[in-house]
Amino acid sequence: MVRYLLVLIGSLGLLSAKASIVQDTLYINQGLFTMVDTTTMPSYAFNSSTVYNQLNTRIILSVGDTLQLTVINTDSNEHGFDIKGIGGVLWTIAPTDSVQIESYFSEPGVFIYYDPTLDGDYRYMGLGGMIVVLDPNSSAQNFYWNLKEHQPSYNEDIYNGLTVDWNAYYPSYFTLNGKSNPFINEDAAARVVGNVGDTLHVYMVNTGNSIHSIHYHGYHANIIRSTKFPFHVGRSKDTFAIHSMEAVVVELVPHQPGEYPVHDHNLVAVSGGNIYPNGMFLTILIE
Ligand SMILES: [Cu+2]
Repeated sequence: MVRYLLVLIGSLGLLSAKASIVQDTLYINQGLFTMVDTTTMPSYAFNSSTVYNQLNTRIILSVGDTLQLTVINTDSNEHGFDIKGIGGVLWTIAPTDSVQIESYFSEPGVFIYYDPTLDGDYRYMGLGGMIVVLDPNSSAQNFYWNLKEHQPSYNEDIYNGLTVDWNAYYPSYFTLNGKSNPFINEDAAARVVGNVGDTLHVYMVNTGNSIHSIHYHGYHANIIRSTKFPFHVGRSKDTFAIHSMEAVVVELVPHQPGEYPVHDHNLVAVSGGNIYPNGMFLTILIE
């Protein structure tokens, strides 16, 4: 059975010349997440094919685009789909079933799409990605960070149908786009590379359950979007606390060349399996 929903976001006026219909498909896949020390744990992800990949598909749109999204559940368990901040797109999806969602995006922004099933436990298991709506008139270079932490025993328990105690949560692996240091710098969508004077936009979303406070060394950046604290827009800072299921977008115009660290300011989050610095750590490279 295919269900269909039309959602209009904002006004229909002022269609951009680049406005188009974007068709995409997300497959809910179960697979093994491989951590930085090569240990694995059961996980899920939204992918662009039936092959599990621990990086959730990133959906990049332009203002004025209409997204026609098909979500297919390849798992043997019921899942769901929702986009935080957009009403009316919540669905449950039976095993092997699919849903279709159509949304029009009239303004630039960043959204988290996710599986809300089991009070968010499936989102914790990996089912959370980002939808970015870009301003087609902006010349900024864009970078995309999906922040997440993991406690492997919780993945095992949820996978086996057990309940977990979030008050006793003590994550031991920390990833950005599914990777940990030293591999984050190999992700061209994540690693901030540019020149002095460039306009660089970093889209940071937190699909985990912990707060991640991201510290930029060497530079301050301006908050240009915050889903939880919109009144923070305009502040110039070097550390940005990103709460669970929230997003912060910063604009960085480098004033000096160099290679500088960026990391989660909670130093536990810079470790992976108790090894430092195998966690949420990468570098900015400015020429
Ligand atoms: Cu620091």
